[in-house]
Amino acid sequence: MFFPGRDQESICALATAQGLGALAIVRLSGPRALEIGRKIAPFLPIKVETHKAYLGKLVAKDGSAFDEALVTYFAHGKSFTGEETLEFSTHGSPVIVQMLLRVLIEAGAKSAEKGEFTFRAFMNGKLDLVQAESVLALIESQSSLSAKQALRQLKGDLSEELQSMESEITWSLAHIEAGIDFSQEGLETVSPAELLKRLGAVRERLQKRLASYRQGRVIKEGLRVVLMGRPNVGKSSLLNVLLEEDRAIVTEIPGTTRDLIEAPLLIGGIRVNLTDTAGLRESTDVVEKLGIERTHRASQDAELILFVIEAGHLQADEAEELHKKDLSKVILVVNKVDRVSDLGLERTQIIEKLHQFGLQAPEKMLFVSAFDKKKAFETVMGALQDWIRQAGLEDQTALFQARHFERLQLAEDNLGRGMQLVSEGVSPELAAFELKEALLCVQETLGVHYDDQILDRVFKEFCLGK
Ligand SMILES: Nc1nc2c(ncn2[C@@H]2O[C@H](COP(=O)(O)OP(=O)(O)OP(=O)(O)O)[C@@H](O)[C@H]2O)c(=O)[nH]1
Ligand SMILES: [Mg+2]
Repeated sequence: MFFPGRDQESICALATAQGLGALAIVRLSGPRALEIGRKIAPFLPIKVETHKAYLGKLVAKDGSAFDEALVTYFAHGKSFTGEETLEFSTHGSPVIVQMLLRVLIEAGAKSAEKGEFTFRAFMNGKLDLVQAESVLALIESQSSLSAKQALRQLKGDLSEELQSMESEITWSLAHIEAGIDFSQEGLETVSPAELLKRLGAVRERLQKRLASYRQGRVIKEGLRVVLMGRPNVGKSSLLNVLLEEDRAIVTEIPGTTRDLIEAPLLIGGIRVNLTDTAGLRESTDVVEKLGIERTHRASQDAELILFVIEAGHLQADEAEELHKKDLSKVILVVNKVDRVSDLGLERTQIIEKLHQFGLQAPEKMLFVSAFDKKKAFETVMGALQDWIRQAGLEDQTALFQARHFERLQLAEDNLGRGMQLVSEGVSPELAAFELKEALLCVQETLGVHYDDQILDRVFKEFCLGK
């Protein structure tokens, strides 16, 4: 069992970040929280009220005061963990925090393990597993949108939907089993058509959630955008423009960039992982060849490619490269337009040339000069923002955790097989078996059924104090 034999202990840890701060919060939770807390905060009244903060001096074992703090009391059942809890808001010096933790431990508390507060919340039914995971996601979120998603999940958005799926599958299962076992009474038999209708609706909802995983992953981990193209077209120059700093080396020598250069950006609440790559060309240089292999791999993984060409120089090998790409994920960036006098003509020529090479022009074409930094920045950023908006990432309640995706994918498979068996009408036992498996997967996602392995995977990623 996880945290074996510790549920009778009261645990304490720093809940805010390590280091200097204006304030620090130390949390104490467990059946003896108030009893232990009183030894350090003797000013707490005999009758404490839940959610009320009390101000006074914290004292060490010898009675000497070491800080003045605000102590908030949360009654059993009314706290994050579900246990009696005290929160000490002290002055934010690591020395005071260490002192407080030491005296709490001397008074009978135990030092909390990583994730133990959230684990207790889960064990006390305050959170299901999906919500516990969202606590972690919320702490780790690297953009406002991923924080919003995690918060939705914490509030129970996904949990509610899974619970409703759980009850729908249970309902169907009960009716199939009643049909198998005639001795069960009180349940009206339902037609296979009715069963299929209800199961089909659950399956559709599951499929919708599963389809949102790609977007969920993007929200959580960031949108992967790759700058690629021939050497010397200005990829690194554009990277620097977008980052507003001289991150990558730029020279007039083709083949300057040899490895991937990755840099994070925030655009419209979304984390964007921008990658500059080695220019594509036939090369005999070992290092450059390895770099180009990496370019190809990065472009395969990317959600979006900024394919950079040089104004007036579209070449056959570039068209060939574009040919291999899914053009819906390509924005064609025509750089060095400071060298052309007629942009309209340039556009027509590029489109014509692409046609000659048997290609449609990508829907999006941008004309920039990395030398005009402000305009280039606005043009490319604007296009990225449009792309993000069109992908509808902002209003998605997406599945973003791999564990949920795996489990629900299995549930969907089982449900599909179960429905097939119901429609064949040959073996209700087998149909029931498949539905039971589907039900189990949904319940495992929620943590209604769990084993140590699942808990271990979820809680070991937590930081101390959560
Ligand atoms: N005239 C003009 N020159 C540019 C522009 N952008 C980049 N350059 C120049 O083009 C050369 C190559 O620029 P880089 O940004 O290093 O090109 P790259 O695509 O990263 O090249 P590799 O790393 O070799 O693949 C440099 O001399 C830049 O100063 C532009 O908009 N106009
Ligand atoms: Mg470069």
